[in-house]
Amino acid sequence: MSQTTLTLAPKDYKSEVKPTWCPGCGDFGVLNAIYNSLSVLKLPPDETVVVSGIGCSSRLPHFVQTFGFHSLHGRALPVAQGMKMARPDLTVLAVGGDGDMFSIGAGHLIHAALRNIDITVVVMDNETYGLTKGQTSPTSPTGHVTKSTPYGLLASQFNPIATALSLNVSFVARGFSSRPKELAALIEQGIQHKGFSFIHVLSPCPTFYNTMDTWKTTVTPMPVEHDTRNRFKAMELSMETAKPFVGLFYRDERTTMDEAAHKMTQQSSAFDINKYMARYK
Ligand SMILES: Cc1ncc(C[n+]2csc(CCOP(=O)(O)OP(=O)(O)O)c2C)c(N)n1
Ligand code: SF4
Repeated sequence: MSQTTLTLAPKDYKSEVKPTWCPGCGDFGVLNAIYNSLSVLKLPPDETVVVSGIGCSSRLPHFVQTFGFHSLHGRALPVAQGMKMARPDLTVLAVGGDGDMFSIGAGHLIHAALRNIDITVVVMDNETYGLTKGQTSPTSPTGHVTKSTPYGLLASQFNPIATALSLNVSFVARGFSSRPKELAALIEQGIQHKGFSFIHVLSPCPTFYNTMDTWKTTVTPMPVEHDTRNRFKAMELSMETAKPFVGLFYRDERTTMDEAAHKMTQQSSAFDINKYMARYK
């Protein structure tokens, strides 16, 4: 598609590859929200890249008419961070599932959070491993019965928002796939935020663990009085797992590692090695 003929409407971000998700999969809502947020920001497709790991949700880059990188299970974040460091001019999104980001990729999530590189992460959380047919994931509730846990899951349930806040992630939000307009606005803000933006999305898997009806009744809008600079209050709200709040929990503007590293590189290019070595003669 010629870039010059694009109006950058949501449809212009649709690739020729049709989504292969099951009917009713929450990931359709997330995909639409991504099309809309890219369109609102009028991001040039050739200056945008969507990176993923492996999973049903990680197929998403195929359906977006930007650059894309379908990497390895759990490895979207190292790839996305490397891209941003090498090409700071690109808008970089990393997407994936709860298994991808909180299980095999959990170590990368911790260090990406601490680095605060300017990328936006969208996690489609269905509390299960969809692609491999419904095993438990870190966000599955304790007691959850699956083929791999026939007597019920014994582990505690992972709390993505509390974890992100404890790691001092500079932008922490939650959306719901059935509220794509709100979700698009959050993704838009996340992309605009300078730093590591973490967007946790409740995105049900009707095929292997249908949480749609539960989330439709329990999902709660963020209290209007919430001060998004108050990390302690955000942490308290994140503990309300029975009524998951959606909206922006926390935001903090601070230097990003990509900015700091590029500044350091400029300073070091002025460094004269011969002058330094002369001290040892
Ligand atoms: C290194 C490696 N280990 C395990 C797998 C098998 N595997 C593929 S996808 C997946 C989990 C998918 O769950 P999630 O990331 O939550 O995505 P979803 O399919 O639910 O969207 C697993 C365990 C793999 N592909 N590679
Ligand atoms: S198995 Fe679940 S997560 Fe995967 S496409 Fe189907 S509904 Fe979506």
